[in-house]
Amino acid sequence: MHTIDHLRAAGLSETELTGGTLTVRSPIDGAEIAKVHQTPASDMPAIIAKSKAAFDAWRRTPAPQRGELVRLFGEELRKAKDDLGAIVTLEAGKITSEGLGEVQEMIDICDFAVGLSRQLYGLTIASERPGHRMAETWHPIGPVGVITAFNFPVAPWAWNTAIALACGDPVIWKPSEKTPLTAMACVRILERAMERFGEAPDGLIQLAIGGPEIGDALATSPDVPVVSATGSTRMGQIVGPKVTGRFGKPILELGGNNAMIVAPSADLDMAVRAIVFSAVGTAGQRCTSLRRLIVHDSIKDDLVKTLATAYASLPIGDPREDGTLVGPLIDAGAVDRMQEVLAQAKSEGGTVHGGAPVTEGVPAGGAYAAPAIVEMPEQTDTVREETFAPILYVMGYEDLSDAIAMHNDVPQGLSSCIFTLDLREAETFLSAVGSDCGIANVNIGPSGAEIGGAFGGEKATGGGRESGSDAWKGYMRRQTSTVNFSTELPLAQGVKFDI
Ligand code: UN1
Repeated sequence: MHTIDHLRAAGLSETELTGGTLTVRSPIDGAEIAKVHQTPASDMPAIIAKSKAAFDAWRRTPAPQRGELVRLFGEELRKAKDDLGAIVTLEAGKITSEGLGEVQEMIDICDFAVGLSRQLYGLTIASERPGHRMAETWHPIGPVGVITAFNFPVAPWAWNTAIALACGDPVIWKPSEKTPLTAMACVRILERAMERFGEAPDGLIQLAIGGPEIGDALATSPDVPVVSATGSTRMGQIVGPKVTGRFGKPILELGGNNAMIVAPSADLDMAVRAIVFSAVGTAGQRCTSLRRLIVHDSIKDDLVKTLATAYASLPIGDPREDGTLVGPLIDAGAVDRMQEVLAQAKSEGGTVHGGAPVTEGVPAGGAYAAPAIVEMPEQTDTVREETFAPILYVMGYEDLSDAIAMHNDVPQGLSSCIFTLDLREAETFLSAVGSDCGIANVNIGPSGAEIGGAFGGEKATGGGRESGSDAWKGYMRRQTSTVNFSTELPLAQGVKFDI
């Protein structure tokens, strides 16, 4: 099928794909795919007001019925999986399997949210007063602003949206300006579910395509109680304080600088496979991508040699073709930035293997680069920064405690892992004195998390949690209530106040 067929199958019309002011290009070959309409920032007050009105209706809909809409959304996504996956590939440059995997992640979170819609459990709490009952109840909170990044153009939106809808909240979505078509297709798919559902209020899901001014409108509006933003630490530093400054709740999922410690007892065959997938998969453009390898001195040289051999035979090219493992970076600027950072690492004593731009055997006009391995004498400033490209820094260690110290000595705290068969080492890594990240794995790479866990991390990663576990609580307001069913009016803490 051709590009245009996938866009049509997803329900996008000719008028939507032409005549706008935002040019959409594919990283595969740099070709223009569409010119889409942008949302003027002046429309944002009306969009937010519409969302507020939708909230008034949606919060009255019982949660299991809200879950029914999410169930239908999951069904529609199953039908649309191939087309939407192809649009992810086209717009973000992911290989076919990863594009489809991202859509599967949407389907999975829908299933999770359907179950959640019959739970949303609160607590009963023992009251110190006779004839009193205390409880904690979770209520819908209001419009949720969702800001997403180009590298995962659909799954993080779905984590937020499936959960927000089950929790009783409408959503206003600002996708990356680099991936508006996937966003338009997603909304179309959800609209099909809404049509089948029949009673979804107008404005339950709204899309606002545009630049920082759209994000700013969401971040500053007191009518958007929750703003969930996925992207760079720099973006989070702008959005986060604006939301907290008006006492809104930000859910921030920002940069990562994810590492793997490889211990002497590691199963190296497995480690190599995990390293290659997590460092070069998605062309190193996941927030969970492996960026630092901290290897025991006794095995470091051998491991680098094995990795360099594996890297040399990686199929780089058109992500739509069977067998390709490394597709393009998002644009030529990303390739340039990768070259600058590699030069910087070299000037800090790094030895670079690979990393050059690739123009042979790949579609002309695309942004391709060979993944790089960089042996570093120590963890320098360049290593401590997140570069959104397939660069893997390798450092050595002697004692596990030094490896953990180096592991944690970066600003970010998203994902992490250790490869070891030694129980003491594995448990130490997962303990209070181990990895300081939101995600810590043993004998698994740092990327490719399942939706069932809470997703996010500490420090410059922003502290937010999305997706599974109890992340839903971020999309609701908590109410503590005490009911007195006695004939007395005792005060808490034994206070006397007789009138
Ligand atoms: C991201 O890169 O923003 O764990 C999300 C993973 C995916 C999600 C990545 N499930 O790599």
